[in-house]
Order: sequence, then C-alpha cells, then structure tokens
Amino acid sequence: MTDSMSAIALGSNLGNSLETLENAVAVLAKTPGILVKARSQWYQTKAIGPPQPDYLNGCAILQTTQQPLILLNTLLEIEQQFGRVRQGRNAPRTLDLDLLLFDDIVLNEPELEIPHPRMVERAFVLVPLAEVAPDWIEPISGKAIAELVQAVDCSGVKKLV
Ligand code: PH2
Ligand code: MG
Ligand code: MG
Repeated sequence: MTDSMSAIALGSNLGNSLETLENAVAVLAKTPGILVKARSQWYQTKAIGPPQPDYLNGCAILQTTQQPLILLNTLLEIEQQFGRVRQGRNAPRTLDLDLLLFDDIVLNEPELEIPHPRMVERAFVLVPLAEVAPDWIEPISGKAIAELVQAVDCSGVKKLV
C-alpha cells in the first residue's frame, strides 16, 4: 500500500497559542507513520461563533500510512496531550486539529466526515491551506483550494507578523 496525503487545520485561542501550535507540529513530525510535508504560516483570525479571543490558525500537509480513522485518533490524542478540554462546539480551545482532506476520498462516518463539511466556507482554513495546497481539489465542490479561497471573505484573517 502506498502512503496517503492528508491536509489538516490547526487552531488555538487559549494559553500560549503560538507555542502550542509549534509544539503540535513537532509532535506530529515525530509520530510514526506521519511525515509533515508542508506547513503554512500562522494567521491571526477573528473567531467564528460565540464571542471569544482571536485564534491562531494554520494548515499542514501530512504524508501518512495511517488510515483516516486512525489519523483522526492520533489528532485527538495530540489535542489531549496539549490540555484540550472539550466544552462543546465552537468553545475556546488550547488546540484544535481538524482533518480536512484525505487523498480524494469522501467519507461520511458518524465520527468523521471528509472533506471537513465546513472547510469551504471558512477563510481561516482556506487562506493557510491555499498557501500549502492551492491545487488540491476539494472533492465535494470539485474546485481547487485556490478557487475556493476567492469565494470567501478573508478580511478577518491576517498573517502573524
Ligand atoms: N474554530 C472553531 C470555531 N471558530 N474561529 C476561528 N477564527 N478559528 C478557528 O479555528 C475556529 C473558529 C471550531 O473548531
Ligand atoms: Mg475546528
Ligand atoms: Mg476539531
């Protein structure tokens, strides 16, 4: 079996977000069966959802031997390692690792939907993703990330300086 490619989103808006995100990438890079092929810059983004601090967001491209549900489990374990406490949808978090894309598959399982169902409407996902994977086709829309990012309002997404 050949390896798969996956795109993930990273986010944080509690604690030292920059340190958390950098360390999370380092943990991913050390994980057996995962190679970090590319990573975006970090972006400061206005929170979508209830009022809460700005997020830092970014994306990474992983080459992996892990199947989707195994990779999801790896991501959830790393979230926990960084002190993630689940307080409901859109609540502030120390670390959020979301599986966005996995090869060209479409998966609808109770615990995992691929592509991530909200990625096409989220500038905080599409802007960093367009940096590392502009030509990747989102399989539901059939559109490339570079095209999808042009259709969203990116005014709340600023490169971290
Ligand atoms: N994640 C959410 C809800 N809202 N807003 C921003 N800017 N960035 C996020 O990562 C984010 C969010 C739920 O996962
Ligand atoms: Mg999320
Ligand atoms: Mg998540």
